[in-house]
Amino acid sequence: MIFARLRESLRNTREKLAGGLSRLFGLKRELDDAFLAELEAVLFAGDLGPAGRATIEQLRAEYRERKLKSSDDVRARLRALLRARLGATVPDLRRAASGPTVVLVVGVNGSGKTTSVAKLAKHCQRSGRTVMVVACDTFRAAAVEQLATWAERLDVPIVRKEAGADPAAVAFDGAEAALLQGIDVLIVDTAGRLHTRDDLMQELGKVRRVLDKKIPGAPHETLLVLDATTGQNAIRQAEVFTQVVPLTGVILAKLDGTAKGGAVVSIRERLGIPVRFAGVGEKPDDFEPFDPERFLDALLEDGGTAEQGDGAP
Ligand SMILES: Nc1nc2c(ncn2[C@@H]2O[C@H](COP(=O)(O)OP(=O)(O)OP(=O)(O)O)[C@@H](O)[C@H]2O)c(=O)[nH]1
Ligand SMILES: [Mg+2]
Repeated sequence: MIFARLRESLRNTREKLAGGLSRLFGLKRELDDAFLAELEAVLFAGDLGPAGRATIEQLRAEYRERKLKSSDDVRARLRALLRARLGATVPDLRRAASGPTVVLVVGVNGSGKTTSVAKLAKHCQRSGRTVMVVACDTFRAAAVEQLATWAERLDVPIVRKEAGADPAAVAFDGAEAALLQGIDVLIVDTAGRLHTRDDLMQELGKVRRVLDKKIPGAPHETLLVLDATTGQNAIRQAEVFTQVVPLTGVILAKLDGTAKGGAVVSIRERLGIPVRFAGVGEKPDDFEPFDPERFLDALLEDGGTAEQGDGAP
């Protein structure tokens, strides 16, 4: 049923992409330049961006070399090329060899960080791990309250200080509390400020150092939350962050309600960082580990009867 949520959230993208693909492939047309040009337009409509262009170039080259002879050949090859661009499947959150696993969540304003912290907490709880959250976004009082509300609903402890407190000091308290209480996973929420990049760099750098000092090796995961509705623009945001902190993965939030799901392929490829989780709604359960195979199934397979069943094993 988890897969059904992903399918559902990719509905808009699929209508553009898979709808276009089935029209094109369904006609059983002869493979020629015009066919490939139409395929290019379909990939463009699905916001595949640079990855789509590169994929089409590859298909054109293989067509010229007579490696692709029919539209069915193209269909299979298209999927294989996109699959290769999405990289290996990364298993769940890395775990610290001993002591708490620390997950630092970063991203620009409003990308979905705090909601993703709640979703990650729920995800970890489901596998029986104890969780604690830390409110390092001390920039606004409302940000601390928002995380506190989630913590209460999910019944996880929260470490917080007053608004305006030094985020690194909150991170220190969080790490200490997690150690003392033997918490499995410590999830750190941060403020999103792109416009003051230097401050952001210093602040995140300091938070990282404090965590590492208290819990050697921490943070074990630094996850960048990207708003999927920004499509290709998310790449630009991510590039800025990769210069600020070493990232271990991307959480793609708001995949529901965007027709730009195809951008995932370019995001993955351009950043060289795996997409680890997808946010598919506003509730803590609206979250799932990102699986490239399932993503491609949901993206490329035409709706129709598959819309009802989830096709998952
Ligand atoms: N539909 C949908 N909405 C989401 C998703 N994730 C977050 N949101 C919504 O996006 C808005 C911003 O989410 P937050 O989690 O507060 O974002 P943030 O990055 O913490 O924001 P700041 O702390 O202000 O930088 C909220 O209204 C969330 O409910 C998602 O996967 N799907
Ligand atoms: Mg927030």
